[in-house]
Amino acid sequence: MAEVEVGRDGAVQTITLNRPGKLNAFTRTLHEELHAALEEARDPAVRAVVLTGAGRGFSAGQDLTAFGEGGDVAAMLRATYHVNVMAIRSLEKPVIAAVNGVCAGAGLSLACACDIRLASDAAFFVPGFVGIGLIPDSGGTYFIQRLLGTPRAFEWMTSNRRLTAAEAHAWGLVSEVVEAETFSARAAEHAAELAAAPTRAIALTKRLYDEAATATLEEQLEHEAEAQAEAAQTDDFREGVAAFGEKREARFSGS
Ligand code: LHQ
Repeated sequence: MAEVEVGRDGAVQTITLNRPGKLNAFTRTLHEELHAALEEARDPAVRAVVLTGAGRGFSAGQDLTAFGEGGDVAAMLRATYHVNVMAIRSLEKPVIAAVNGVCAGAGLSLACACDIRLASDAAFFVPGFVGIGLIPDSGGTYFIQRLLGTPRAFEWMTSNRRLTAAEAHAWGLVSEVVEAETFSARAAEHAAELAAAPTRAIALTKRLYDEAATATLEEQLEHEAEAQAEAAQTDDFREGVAAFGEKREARFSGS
């Protein structure tokens, strides 16, 4: 059985982490299959991606039984988690983490590397790392700091406190909490809306916010000017302006 399943519905690709018996904990195989799925998502016909988990987990992070002591941890991180985090960030379309259930350790980091997080009311969030004497890796110190701010990120990640979906929403970690029964339908609906939006402008916006994390104001204004010049060349810009003038809904093609 594949450790990652890939589905396509129109312009939406859904990537499902698929080791439900182990809460979708990461193995080498799962990393490799996730990477292949993210490569497949580069197809221009895909205009939004949903990342979710099978069963009652999103992901419990590294499979601790598949990770022996004494290995080169840094090399392992570089070859697996880093590659997939960068693949998500460099994907020129929105990636929604549909957090269906347990989300811990590097599974939490991966969810935070995505552009949008929706949570089922059955989901809960656990740092995990500190519970086994580790630091938040796979972008855990980068994305969670940006999402929560340093004081809250530090306190949470060093406490190993279990956060409910409602608490995660109150903290701004997830943008929406949905009843478990309707969760996958809501995630699909949200993804379909994004897939019908002007994809180039969304991809440029994603890149700009990433650049803003380290740019000066002057640099960022320049990045915006260059990106806007690019967006203004798209068919979607022409369609958006035409639709506005004709008082109708725009039909964006993503080009
Ligand atoms: C698991 C796991 C798991 C294997 C549940 N592995 N089987 C990077 C580089 C190098 C080294 C290490 O790590 C990293 C990055 C990281 O991600 S470090 C953090 C790793 N993750 C954790 O420490 C979380 C460990 N899991 C838990 O604390 C709990 O399972 C949570 C709180 C996530 C969920 O608790 P429950 O809802 O009570 O579920 P459970 O504990 O009963 O788990 C269900 C099954 O899944 C169980 O298997 P079994 O055969 O007994 O039914 C667990 O053993 C298995 N499982 N997490 N990470």
